[in-house]
Amino acid sequence: MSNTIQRETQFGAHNYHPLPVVLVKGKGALVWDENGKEYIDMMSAYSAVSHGHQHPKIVQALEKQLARLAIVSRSYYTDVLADFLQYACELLGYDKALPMNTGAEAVETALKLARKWGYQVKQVPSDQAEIIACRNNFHGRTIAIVGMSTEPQYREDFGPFPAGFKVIPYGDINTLEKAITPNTVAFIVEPIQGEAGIILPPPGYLKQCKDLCVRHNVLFIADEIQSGLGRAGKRLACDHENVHPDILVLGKALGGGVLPVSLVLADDPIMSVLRPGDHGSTFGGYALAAAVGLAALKALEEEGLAERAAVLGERLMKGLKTISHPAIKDIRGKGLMIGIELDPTILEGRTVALKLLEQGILTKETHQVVIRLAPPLVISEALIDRAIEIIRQVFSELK
Ligand code: IF1
Repeated sequence: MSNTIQRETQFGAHNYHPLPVVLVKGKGALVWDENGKEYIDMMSAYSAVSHGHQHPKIVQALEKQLARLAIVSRSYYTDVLADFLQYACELLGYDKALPMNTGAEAVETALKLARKWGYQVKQVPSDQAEIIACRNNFHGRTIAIVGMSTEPQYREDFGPFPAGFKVIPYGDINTLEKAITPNTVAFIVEPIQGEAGIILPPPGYLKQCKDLCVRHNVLFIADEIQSGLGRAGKRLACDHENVHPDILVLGKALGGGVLPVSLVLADDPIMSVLRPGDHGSTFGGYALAAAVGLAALKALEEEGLAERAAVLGERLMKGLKTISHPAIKDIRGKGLMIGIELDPTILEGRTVALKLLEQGILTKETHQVVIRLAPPLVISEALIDRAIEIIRQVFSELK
């Protein structure tokens, strides 16, 4: 165990169990460890590095802004924040956007916004607002958010949790209809469930949910923190069904692979319930984040990263489907958000991830049974093909 691993183990809380590799450099879809060994990054830091490591336009925007102004707080205006908010709103079709930092903070913002809209606009009785989420959701790690989680480990010994949340099966429109009451203010959903293991909803599910929400005056909140910004082969995963969420939550790749940037978008009838002082964040929308977020959105459009993810995702999926192994139960996904589901009685996810690491591929298992493949959207065809061959080789050795 290199000294680095030993020291991180000694001085770091053990809230993660990293694979045994010390990464020191990244460029595009490649990263290198402390011994100079090269890896194809098929994880993109859980989709935060969709633009690839050290994307030139992102680095340039960050360095340029850093040389001018990093942070002054939201007590004042800055030129870059207006640019970022305007570009995001016009690109995504919303009246307003509220900048935060992490995904969880943006989800919390959306939950608070929906509740306040519920009381002030829908006239739900005070403290009676209900929000519906899906089983096996992942929306972050705060107490309110894990209060909606169905994953025992994410909840264990972190209670008590806030009231006002219901959980229904993912993909089942009838349970959503049954769960809605006059006090329901919102339904929050991942268009593709990431952490649950790249779970795709039945075709038309998102559209049916949105229509149901409209009928019952319930806000449709899409958590596109992982599935958005090109990852699923469209600008937003909701675009696969032409669904326009009432509240759109973005994060991860919005930070261009260099710093945390998240954003909550909504139209005036919703966003106008927030008055100065209702909600905020020291770093939310700070100048560096605004400059990087703007560059990340522009690069997404200028480089056609969503279309690229669709085409390269097809290529990756096609290649993976030629790999046969008794442990492979399913290979699924959309764009470059792909999962290989394993039969854990034959092969554990971590075993495969470790073998792939040895052969120069960075991946991560989720819930021990799904190997997640989410390379940067800038990855080349050659590296996609090389990754397919390495994955094929690894499975052929893991008899
Ligand atoms: C961990 C995976 C987990 C997310 C969606 C909100 C957030 C996330 C759809 C919160 C964050 C991260 C968190 C990280 C591992 C990773 C992850 F799905 F991407 F693999 F956990 F499920 N909505 N996902 O995926 O955003 O506050 O982290 O910025 O917590 O271990 P965040």
